[in-house]
Amino acid sequence: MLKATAIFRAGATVMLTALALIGHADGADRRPSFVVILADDLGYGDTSPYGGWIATPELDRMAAEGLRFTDFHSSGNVCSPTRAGLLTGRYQQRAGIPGVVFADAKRAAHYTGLQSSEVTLAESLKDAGYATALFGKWHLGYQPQYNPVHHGFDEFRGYVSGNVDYHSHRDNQNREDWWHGLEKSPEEGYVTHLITRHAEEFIRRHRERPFFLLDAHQAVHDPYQGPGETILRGPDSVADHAELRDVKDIYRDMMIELDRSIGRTLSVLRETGIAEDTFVFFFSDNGANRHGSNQPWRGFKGGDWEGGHRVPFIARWPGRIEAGSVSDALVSNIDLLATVAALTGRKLGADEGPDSFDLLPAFTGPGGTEVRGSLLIAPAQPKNLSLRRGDWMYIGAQGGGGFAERKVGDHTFGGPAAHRFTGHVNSDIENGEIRPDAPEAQLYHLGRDPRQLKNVIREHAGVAAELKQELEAILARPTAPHARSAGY
Ligand SMILES: [Ca+2]
Repeated sequence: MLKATAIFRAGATVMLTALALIGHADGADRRPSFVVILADDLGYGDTSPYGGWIATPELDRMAAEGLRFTDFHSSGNVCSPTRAGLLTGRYQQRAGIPGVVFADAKRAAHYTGLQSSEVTLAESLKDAGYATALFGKWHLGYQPQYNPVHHGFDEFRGYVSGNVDYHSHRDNQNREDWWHGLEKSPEEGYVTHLITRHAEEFIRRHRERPFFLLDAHQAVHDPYQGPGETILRGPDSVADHAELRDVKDIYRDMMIELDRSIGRTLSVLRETGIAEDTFVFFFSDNGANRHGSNQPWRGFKGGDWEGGHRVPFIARWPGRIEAGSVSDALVSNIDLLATVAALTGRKLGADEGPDSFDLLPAFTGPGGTEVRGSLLIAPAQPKNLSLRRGDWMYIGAQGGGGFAERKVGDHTFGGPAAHRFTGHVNSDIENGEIRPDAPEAQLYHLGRDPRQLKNVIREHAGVAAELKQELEAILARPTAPHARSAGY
């Protein structure tokens, strides 16, 4: 399996190189620029290109002009791991970020971060002469040595924690958290608007040269605040508007602002005449919590059931990617590193992006084109590490492996208890509890059972054993000396 995948990867590189050369006959440096627009906690069923409950005309347009994936997965089911996977092209366990970097300084994981020995997507592009910027959320380390400017970003404006008040920019420990590089640099404005404004300025300034822009949006992560709503953290906080308005309505407003932001960014690319030279990716860093929708999938953010990690992913490159196309290839955020390397004609080093596969076959091939044979997915609970291979999904333990708060109103509401409220059905769960006779692990065939109604591990013990073995082999592969096994 591994051999076949490696051969496929080599073949894809040849195709990509051919694609990258198109239109460069005049010798000008018109290597493509890259814009990655990252949403936070946005679910599969939240946006209209995916049949979701919120009308998002700009994303509809982006999907109509590009390629929409139906089987894209965030490599982590919470914020920090996915971002580590995106930037390193490595499973986050190898990159030392298996779990969330917490804001609370009393927790050990507050002091972790992305080590300088990691080669990031931003560093490799910066080395190749690209201008680089991150606007918005970092969440890969609070300490100054982990700052984005030490990881290849020429410019950073935004916050280092997992979330801030959309207006006062204070983290959930009530600390001011808005930076310009290594300095705290307060700015007034709604987070989504600030990110959009800085992105626009950056694009206009760099229209004459290739650039890499990471717009790491906060929407639709909590705190739930629309642009006209009250401050919730800090000295200017007032009564919690969330008590006065339905959170679903606020959530929708936040998504609408994000959609407008995406539209604005794409407009700026058109206005500056570089839309045809710019590859734009849009995706979410994990599934939604109970306020959003992961339909038609089961489960929430943090967990291993599909809703925790199968999220929207749209790619747009006018003239290069067929407009209005759809792919059902299994792909992940960790694949961007190899894709970008191939598009810029850069050969990956032996230990660089070992888990990353370039996506060109899916961009240019027919809908059923395979990019990767398997994918490791990291839930909040390490024991629930999972492996997808083809249609099979193996989960190494019982339950969802994510949030398990039983109170409906809690941010971390989820797990078996949530089934009583969502109406989901699963053969291991009865009355919101794991059945006493449930198997110790889980196996689903997503082709036959996309909603994961029935755990078939007992019927297909051989398949489960193979997937478990492959998962263990992935984890046992050599890791860099700096990699840590504990980050929680
Ligand atoms: Ca997130």
